[in-house]
Amino acid sequence: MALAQTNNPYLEAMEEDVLYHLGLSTSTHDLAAMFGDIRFVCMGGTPQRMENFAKFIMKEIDHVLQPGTCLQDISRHSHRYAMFKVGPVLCISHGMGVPSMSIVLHEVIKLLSHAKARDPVFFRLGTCGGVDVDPGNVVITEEALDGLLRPVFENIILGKIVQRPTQVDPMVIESLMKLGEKMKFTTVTGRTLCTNDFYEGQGRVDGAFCNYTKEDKMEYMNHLKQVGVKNIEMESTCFTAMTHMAKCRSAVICVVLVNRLCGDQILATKETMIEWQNRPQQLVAAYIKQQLKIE
Ligand code: R2B
Ligand code: URA
Repeated sequence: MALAQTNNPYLEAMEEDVLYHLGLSTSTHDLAAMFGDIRFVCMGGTPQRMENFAKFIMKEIDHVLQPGTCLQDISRHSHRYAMFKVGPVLCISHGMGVPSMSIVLHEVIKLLSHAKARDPVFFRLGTCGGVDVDPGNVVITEEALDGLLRPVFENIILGKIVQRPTQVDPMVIESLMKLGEKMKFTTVTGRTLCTNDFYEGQGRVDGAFCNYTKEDKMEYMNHLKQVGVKNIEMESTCFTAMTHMAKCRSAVICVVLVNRLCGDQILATKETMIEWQNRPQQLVAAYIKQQLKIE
């Protein structure tokens, strides 16, 4: 069983590693005792959603908290991200977009490496726009693509462009798809476009600025459809590339909020949205239960 792999010779020599955005440190916390049993890392955009997921998974896996303790946001002192631990499941918010995702992933990967967690599998449970996929349906990413439709996560490091390949785990996806067949909603697989912006970056015509036409947008959407893109979101390249670098399995599961062939605005009611956002959670909970052999 593999550990989450860091690849940084300087880490070894550091007397203390401060995981600043998580509000943890190797000198103030016994990370192995706190996180050594983590097997599943579930990440989603908002603290609220991840707290809800933590409560949900606690019921699903019949996890009982230690007497006298309650579910707590472990990273509350950082005021950046929220993190909850439910037995072997770590639930963490990642904010919006690649920069926010990359910061938290650096620290989560180091955290799990310090803790010697065995073979953790990472999930992003998110929301997205659908490309000819209707709202409420769930898309599991087969391949994450950047804005130029390349399967890479591109970053600028020391003034140079560095590309890392994106990679999801086919076996995890297959298992999730099988579990999806039993759900009351539809799950599809496909390529995912990851952009650096919600408005112009995703070809919306409802942003503050727009210097292309609706026809240009539709032409682009149809092109995406033709090349097998099923959804658009903002973190998948970074998530799948960084987890791959850490030699960890990962999957991206997003519920569609709007079919981009039909519109740009998110019009669903709050109640509907909450119901939809639970769908990726149900799939991942079913996977975790299957792995833990809980019926
Ligand atoms: C999906 O939803 C967010 C934007 O509304 C972003 O984090 C994403 O990937
Ligand atoms: N998240 C996105 O990034 N795009 C959408 O259209 C909906 C949610």
